[in-house]
Amino acid sequence: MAIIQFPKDFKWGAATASYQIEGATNEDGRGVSIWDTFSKTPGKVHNGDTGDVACDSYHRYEEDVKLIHDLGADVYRFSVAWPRIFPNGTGEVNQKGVDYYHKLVDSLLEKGIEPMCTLYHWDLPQALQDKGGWDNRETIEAFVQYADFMFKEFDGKIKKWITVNEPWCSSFLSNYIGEHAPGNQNLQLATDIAHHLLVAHGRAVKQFRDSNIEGEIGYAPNVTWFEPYSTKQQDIEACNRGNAWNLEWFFDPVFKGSYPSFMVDWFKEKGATPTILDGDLEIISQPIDFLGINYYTGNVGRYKENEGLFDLENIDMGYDKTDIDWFIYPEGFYKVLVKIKDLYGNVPIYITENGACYNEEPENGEVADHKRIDYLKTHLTALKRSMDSGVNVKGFLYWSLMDNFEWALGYSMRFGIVHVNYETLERTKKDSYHWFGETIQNGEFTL
Ligand code: GCO
Repeated sequence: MAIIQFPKDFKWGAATASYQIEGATNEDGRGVSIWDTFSKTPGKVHNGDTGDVACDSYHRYEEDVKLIHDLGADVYRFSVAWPRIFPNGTGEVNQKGVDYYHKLVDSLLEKGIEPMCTLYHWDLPQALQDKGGWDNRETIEAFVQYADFMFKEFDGKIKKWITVNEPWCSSFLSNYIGEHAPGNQNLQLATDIAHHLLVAHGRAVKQFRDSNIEGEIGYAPNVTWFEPYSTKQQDIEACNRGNAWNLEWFFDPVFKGSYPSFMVDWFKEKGATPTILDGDLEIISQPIDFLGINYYTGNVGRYKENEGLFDLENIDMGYDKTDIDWFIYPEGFYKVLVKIKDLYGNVPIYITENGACYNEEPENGEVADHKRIDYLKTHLTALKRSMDSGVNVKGFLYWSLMDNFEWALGYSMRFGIVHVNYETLERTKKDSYHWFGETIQNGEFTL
């Protein structure tokens, strides 16, 4: 038996994103987003699911805030649907959309829960996509206007801001692999979009500083970990590339003001080079106040010629997988955090997402999701180990507060510590909710 103990001032919470939980996509003047379009395109999302109703949190936010409160959370991370604020991406503000977020934020503050707001969690206004989306630098200007509006409107209420969530997903997964909206498959396009997302991030940070907004700002890239199968140089290098696609590619520009040259060379051979304008890297490398880290999975990797973009194959070592088929690899969580510290210094980190997909259903009003508790235990243990090694982690937010629209997988994959019945919209606290609540209360748990 071991007790895993966190510092007294450690912040605990849970996370969600607008398109995944809100529903009410046609209400109160919200504009269309690329996820509305994508989810309504046949064949793109499992079962033809859409976010039209989702968890209906737009109407049930008070119930959801109560769930966060009952959990004992310090922080709630949510995202704002850009098309609720600017239905056409730019131009006229939609007051009803603004009002919704005031109501949400006020009810969090009333209960002593700190709001952490993500500005871009993938629901780009379709009107901007129609003009090229993130490939068009006008979208960066639109994002800065939207961010600036939000900063000023919520100054003093929201004190933790995240510019962009998982830019790897909204660039490469969405525009090279093509699995997410808008569903393109073009490496050059994806590389430019990745760059534009980073410029948008930097521009928003600069706007935040120039306007003297109270609070802290950062971004939330997703990372993974490939552990080399052997000590062969080829295996090590292949894993370095696999890791760097998420890590160095999206961190070096922010922390060092440059792209990692070994990756630039590799991409060049594959026919892609980011289109960088004068001043971009300076903008991107604005100092940030904290780093959000999203980590779910890792694995062992090995060199294999012509396998994927990086000559890297995933080896099945027999590690358990969650229901979404992702290997459970807490060791990777530890290693990637230590690597971040080694590469980029001791920036304060919030784990803005970590969680497990298990699809248990309620029985007699209870959801016995013990595998999720095990996942949490092993990942929190790895996290604590990284803190003991000097990684500056300030808080942990579980993904997700509740089951929700899991993007291309629709409602088939459940990450919540609260179960959502998609017919009745009833919420049921899972066993993991109770376990996590106790851990928050005690600031520790027993292994
Ligand atoms: C994100 C994530 C979430 C997912 C979660 C499980 O980018 O923040 O994609 O939105 O639901 O990562 O896949």
